[in-house]
Amino acid sequence: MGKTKLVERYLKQEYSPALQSTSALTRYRDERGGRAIELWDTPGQEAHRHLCIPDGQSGDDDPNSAILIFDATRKSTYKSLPMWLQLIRGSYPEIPVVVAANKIELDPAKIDVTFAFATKNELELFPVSAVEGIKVAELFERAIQNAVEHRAKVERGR
Ligand SMILES: Nc1nc2c(ncn2[C@@H]2O[C@H](COP(=O)(O)OP(=O)(O)OP(=O)(O)O)[C@@H](O)[C@H]2O)c(=O)[nH]1
Ligand SMILES: [Mg+2]
Repeated sequence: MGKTKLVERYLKQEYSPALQSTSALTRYRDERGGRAIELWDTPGQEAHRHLCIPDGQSGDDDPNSAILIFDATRKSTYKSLPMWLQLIRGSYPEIPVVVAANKIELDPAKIDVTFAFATKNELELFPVSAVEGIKVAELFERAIQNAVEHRAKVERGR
């Protein structure tokens, strides 16, 4: 799908074709705009899905924002989006979610497609490419901005 490749593109401004499937939740710490951020790269295989989303019991360690990624050239990955959204909402009903259609350079006509899943769930949609670096910064910047706003809301409510 390109979750790991998108994270690498965003954090290191690079794309390497080496293929290695993620088998456990991997956390990347960095800094953006003077702010500490942590990106969680999850395994995408269904068999590992119990490992993908932390259980919502850990308090301060909770995620503040999520990106759902699918492969714009593989319909099956699009069809799984409701399942992944449900999984996120099950643990974190309130966090902002955005959707990314990856590998868009392979099918540029899809840049203008309004995918029904995004519209129906009122989620912002980003056509992206880890290979070409298309809209990757915009995607992560929006997700980080969403996280900042969500976190502020949570802290106000404490
Ligand atoms: N054409 C194209 N291929 C991509 C792009 N991003 C990723 N890929 C391909 O997709 C493969 C899988 O990418 P990963 O980033 O490992 O996918 P993942 O979602 O992390 O997969 P898991 O860790 O198994 O869940 C890569 O080896 C690339 O060949 C992209 O933007 N365009
Ligand atoms: Mg991966």
